[in-house]
Parts: sequence; C-alpha cells; structure tokens
Amino acid sequence: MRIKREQLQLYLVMGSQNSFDEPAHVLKAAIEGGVTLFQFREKGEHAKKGAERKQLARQLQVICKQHGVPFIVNDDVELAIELDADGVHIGQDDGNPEEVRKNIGDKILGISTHSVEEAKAAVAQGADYIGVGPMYHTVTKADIEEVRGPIVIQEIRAAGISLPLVGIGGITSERITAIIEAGADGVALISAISKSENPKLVAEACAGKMFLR
Ligand code: 3NM
Repeated sequence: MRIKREQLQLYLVMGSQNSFDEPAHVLKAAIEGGVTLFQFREKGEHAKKGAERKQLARQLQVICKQHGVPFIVNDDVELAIELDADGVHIGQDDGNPEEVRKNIGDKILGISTHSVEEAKAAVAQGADYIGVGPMYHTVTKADIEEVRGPIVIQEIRAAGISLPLVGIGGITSERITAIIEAGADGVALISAISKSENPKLVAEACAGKMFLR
C-alpha cells in the first residue's frame, strides 16, 4: 500500500491560480485545519511557468514535509521525479498510466476517473487511488465531464472496486457527508479551501465531517 485510506480524507488540490492569498499561507493554514494530502496543480491561463513554477512547487513541498503531508504533483512526471515528490496524479488524457508507473516506480499514482469503466481501467493500470468527478458543478476546471454526483461512487463500489477513492468537483463542507456515504474514503477540494478567507476554519469544518464510517 503506497497510500493509506486515511491519508485521502481531506485532499487539498491547489496552484497559485486558485488562491487570492499566497499559496504557502493557504497551504499552511489548511494543513493546520486538517488537510491530509496535497496536490500541486499549477495549471491554466494564469499559472506560473518554468523556474517560478518549480520554485513554488519546492516551497509547497517543504511545507508538506514539515507537516508529514504527502506531496503529489499533477500531470508533470518529470517535475515529480526531479523534486522526489511522493506521487503523481494524472487525468484521462495525460499520457499512458503504465508508462507513468514505469517512470515513477514506487511513488503514489492517482488517476482521475468519471465512470465505472474508467475506474476499472485505473485499477488494471496500477493506480493507488482514484479521483471521481465531477461530483457537483464547478467553475474551477474548464473541461469537466457531465455532473452525475455521488451516484457514480456508489456504482464504482457496487462494481466491486475497493481502491482508495476521493470525490472531486464543487465540494464544500456541506456536501461531504453525501460523498462519504456513497463510499468515498475522502474528498478532494480546490476552491472551497483555496478561495476561502479562512482556509483553516474551512478545513476544520471539512475534517469534522470525515469520521462517519
Ligand atoms: N477535477 P473545486 S473537477 C481538478 O471532475 C478537478 O475530475 C475534476 O475544483 C474532475 O473543488 C476539478 O474548486 C475541479 O470545484 C475541482
């Protein structure tokens, strides 16, 4: 087991484009509030590039290390290897998972899925956990799939897939219970925490919803 289910309980995904405040401040506060896993997702129109992007990744990785929170890199296998990150998270269009696994060896591999079929494929491809989304409508990601909600998680569990799993997309603290009850081990959030005025308080509220199963 490269990742424990408990580590997926409250998964913060963030890049500088997602926060008004310094990402380092947001991350520290969110970890204090109970975030258990972090994904560096510096992506999109306003994302940092090159050396600046790498510098931010290192800064956030240090904060994660100081608090014992695994640091996952979105998409960029090369960066994950260079920084010796704890893992990589890839989407359906981000390259061949088997190849990624070969390149990252024993690091954590997360795969975004949207259906039972994709979840089955992710298991076969050696994912350590899957993200399932979008749970709800979100403006954070431009190219989201159809919103079907927590029912997709129920379908994945009913198909016998027991892989560690988080729901993602439009999740707020009020929506966590439905996702956990559907069979998720945790939730992945961006804006509810990263764009909050008080990330620590929001993370605490989210963490308080996690001890249900
Ligand atoms: N992936 P927020 S939805 C990064 O459906 C991402 O796979 C999704 O941001 C998917 O918590 C999403 O602000 C955005 O809604 C999540």
